[in-house]
Amino acid sequence: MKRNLAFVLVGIFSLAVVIGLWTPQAASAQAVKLKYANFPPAPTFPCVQMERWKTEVEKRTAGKVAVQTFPGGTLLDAKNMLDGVIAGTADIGCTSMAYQPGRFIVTNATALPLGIPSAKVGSRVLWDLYEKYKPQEFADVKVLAMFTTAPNNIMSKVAVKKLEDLKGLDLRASGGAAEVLSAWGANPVGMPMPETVEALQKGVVKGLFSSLEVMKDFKFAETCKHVTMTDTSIYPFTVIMNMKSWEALPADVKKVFDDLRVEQSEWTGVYMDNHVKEAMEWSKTTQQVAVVNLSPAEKAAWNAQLQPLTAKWITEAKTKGLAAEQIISDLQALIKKYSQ
Ligand code: DTR
Repeated sequence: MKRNLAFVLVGIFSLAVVIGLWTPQAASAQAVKLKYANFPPAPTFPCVQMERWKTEVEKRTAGKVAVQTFPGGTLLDAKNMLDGVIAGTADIGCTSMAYQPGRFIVTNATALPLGIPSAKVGSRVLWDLYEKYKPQEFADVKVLAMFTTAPNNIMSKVAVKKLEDLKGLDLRASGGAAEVLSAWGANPVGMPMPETVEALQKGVVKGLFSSLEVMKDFKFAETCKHVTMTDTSIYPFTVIMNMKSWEALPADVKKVFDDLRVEQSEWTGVYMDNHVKEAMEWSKTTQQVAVVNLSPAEKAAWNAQLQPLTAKWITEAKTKGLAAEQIISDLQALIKKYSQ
């Protein structure tokens, strides 16, 4: 009797060991593996949000999903991101929509100078705009997040204090931000962010127009000793997933991804807003960067130059059959709603 009990106990113990030792391996062998491509270097904000998403997904799916991240354009670069994800080169990809202005007309309307005050507000506005219009260009992918940068400001090697200082100045910018620079009389030079490092070093550009966290993350503060505060326009980003990879996911995993969409978008906005503050503290205290705040009269003159941009966007969007005026009034209402 005692011997039988011992056998049973040994049996239970062995089973426990087998379950304990083998189940996790078996589970990880079966884990869905997803490749996530990103274009800029690992320390920059699009990749920080990517790592946060990976951590949350792996935690919330209890190991059912393993995400392999590829920062720095090692799997897909910015301009090939959407097509690369549609083709399945990566399961997931993150890109800046400003690099393909004609392809993302609706979502790029957020880059017009409409007064988005922060990345947190911008990210919520962009997400709601996407949800309402579900633009055709996203028909072949699953959208996992949408977020924006903080408002753009001028980082330059020379001081920019008035509109005349901008005349013909070569500054790196893309999409809507480039249109803003043109309206001010500067000379926007389009290129993806990672190429700006070399362009600045070689003197191809004299500065850039972007959110200010890049002063620290790309070390632009080492060459651009001047910042002019304009707080005008943002850059919109999207995170997309290959449709077949999405459809192959189990229902509970799909729910985790869906539940994360707005949360991840807002998390990124908040991270960006805080990181801009940190980066500017660092730039001022360790890199002796000087900040120009425009006088109200000067700022009014700058804003006046931007007046035609939205009307121009409306005219062009209408030729594409879009409900252009409605999109702009929705954007204005959303900015108001999330700014409160
Ligand atoms: N300059 C914009 C947006 C942007 C802002 N910070 C980063 C960091 C890494 C890549 C891009 C950006 C742009 O090029 O899209």
